[in-house]
Amino acid sequence: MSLRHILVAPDPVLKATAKPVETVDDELRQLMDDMLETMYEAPGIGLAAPQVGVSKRVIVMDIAREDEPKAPLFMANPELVWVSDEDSTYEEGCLSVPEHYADVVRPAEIRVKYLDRDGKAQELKADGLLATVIQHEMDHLEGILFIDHLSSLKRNMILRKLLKSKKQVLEEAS
Ligand code: GNR
Ligand code: NI
Repeated sequence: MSLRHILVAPDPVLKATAKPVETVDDELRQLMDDMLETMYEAPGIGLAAPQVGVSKRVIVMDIAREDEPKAPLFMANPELVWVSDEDSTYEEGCLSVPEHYADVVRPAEIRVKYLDRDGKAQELKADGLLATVIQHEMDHLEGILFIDHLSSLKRNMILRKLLKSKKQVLEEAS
């Protein structure tokens, strides 16, 4: 396993639509394992492949608390097969939008079908934080960030700040 670099917005890979996985082979499992390690190290509770610069439909999650056993979830080609009419609001953050947090409204409950780490088809019903995180990660596969759910005023304010700090890092390095 190895750590991968997490892209920060604005970045074209974060805006792209990710490509479906054809087969879950050892190379893809390597990507999944690297993503999980990178997510734990960040630390975060979810990570999508585009965030490590790989435009493939792969996401990993673990919402277990520190005092609980690890509970990693690996999904390739996730698809929502059902969403509840009821919505819920969570304060979201994103490793690709560091230091910014905002309330996002999404369906409260979902059913998602996907291929697991062994390439086996699975279906999972989720609610609460897990439902939110799965939808946040699936958004990444469409090139959508949580800030795209905010008003353009809030979104542009955050993007300007991220761009400014990127330029500052470049300046300091030169
Ligand atoms: O670590 C993360 N926490 C989080 C909190 C609320 C809603 C979504 C998330 S996902 C985020 C990690 C991340 O950026 N995944 O793409
Ligand atoms: Ni994110």
